[in-house]
Amino acid sequence: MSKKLLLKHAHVEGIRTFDVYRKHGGYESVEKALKMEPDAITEEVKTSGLRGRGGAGFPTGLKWSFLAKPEGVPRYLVVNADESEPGTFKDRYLMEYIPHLLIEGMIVSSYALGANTAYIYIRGEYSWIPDILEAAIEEAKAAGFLGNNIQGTGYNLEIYVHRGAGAYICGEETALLESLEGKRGNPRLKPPFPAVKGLWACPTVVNNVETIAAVVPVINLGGAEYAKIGVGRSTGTKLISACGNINKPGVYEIDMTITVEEFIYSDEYCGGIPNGKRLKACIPGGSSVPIVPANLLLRTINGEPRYMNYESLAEGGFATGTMMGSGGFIVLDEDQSVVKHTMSLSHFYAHESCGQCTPCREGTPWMFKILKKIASGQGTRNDIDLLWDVQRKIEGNTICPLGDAAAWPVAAAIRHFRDEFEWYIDNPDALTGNYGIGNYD
Ligand code: L3W
Ligand code: SF4
Repeated sequence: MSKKLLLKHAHVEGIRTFDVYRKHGGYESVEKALKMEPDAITEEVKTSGLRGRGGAGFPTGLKWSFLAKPEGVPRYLVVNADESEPGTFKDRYLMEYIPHLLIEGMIVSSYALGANTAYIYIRGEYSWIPDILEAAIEEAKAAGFLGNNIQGTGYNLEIYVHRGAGAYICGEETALLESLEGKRGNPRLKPPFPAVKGLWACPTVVNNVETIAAVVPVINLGGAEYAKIGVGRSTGTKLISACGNINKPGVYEIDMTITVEEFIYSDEYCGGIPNGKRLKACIPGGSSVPIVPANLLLRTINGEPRYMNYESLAEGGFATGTMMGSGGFIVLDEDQSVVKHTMSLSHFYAHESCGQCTPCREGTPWMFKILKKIASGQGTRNDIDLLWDVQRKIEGNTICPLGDAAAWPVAAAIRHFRDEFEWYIDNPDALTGNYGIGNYD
């Protein structure tokens, strides 16, 4: 049984309210943190080994230590709740069921960073969640944990919830900051990183919802104890949103020591694949990470079991491995078409490209066009090579990671499932019924 640090009380009746949350140990990390020097909190976060839970896995304490601190210039904490990665819905769960955990983590983090204003940027489609968060903020304020002179310490903090308008690109941290400033969400060139020049050109830390929530157990347990949970550089627990062909879709908290096989087949987690079907492939970290076939998902190329953590999932690089990403675990059974699945993802990325960089603006719809041609039985063998060529020219040549995110799934699909692409090309007459490609414009 995995240790639960974030979701331990998620199903306690009334846990959304301040009183019940407080009865279960809520806001104790704030009381502890306010007695510490801000830099000592950053040190605890560094010691904990906590890594960003939004997809990149960047060490959180290190990011905080990069925060510029010029005299007289405000600093900001911005929580990235623009959870739009296909297959990823763990932050929604956390905010919906246990909103005070995020607010508590934000107070501790803001105090550590010396921020007096913090924002939650939430995707517009999560239309019912801002009310839940705002109610939690009001309750925390009434109890003296937010606003002026928090718990009599002289520390002030206001938290604002900002609703996005439904663009995936606004989850990229600099596009998010542009959008928060009231502009079109176009990613900025980095450097400068937000830690130096972020919101309104002021030093800003942007962290994912789950990352900030995890600061609570880091402070409660102490960084060293937190670091003992998990394995290697994958410390603490990780929320995984599991979906696709599994018996028990949902959000699970794992301690990153379990194998992928256990995660898929054990009743504690996904509960296996429905109707006795075989596992075909999986995208374990949200739509942007490479798809892997069943054999390479369950075992590394060396025959070792594959574990649900950053290092093990990435072992072998993109040739035989994949990435932990944001933990959006999408399972495909033997009946699923990787070609159609990849086409559908390409449609998504082409639609969500902001259009600033030529390789992404032109390349993403081009990849979709080729994939649609192949999926509808009109492709040629040359189209597979062309598709490979187009994705190669996008990767690494764009301002933000959306270009890479669009290229990697296509590359991995061709790398591991070339025979399926060829089948679509060689068997156009078989493409009826389930093999129809649906409506895409
Ligand atoms: C200061 C430096 N800060 C790096 C900071 C940087 C950022 C963080 C990670 O993309 C990935 C993407 C998606 N001084 C710094 C520094 N930083 N060097 O560290 O940076 P980076 O560039 O590695 O990644 P990113 O731009 O944050 C995130 C992938 O995640 N992804 C997408 C997930 C989407 C969701 C969602 O919808 N919620 O999670 C999934 O795999 O493709 O590669 O803060 O500023 N020298
Ligand atoms: Fe916009 Fe795509 Fe360039 Fe990112 S890679 S800045 S989404 S055009």
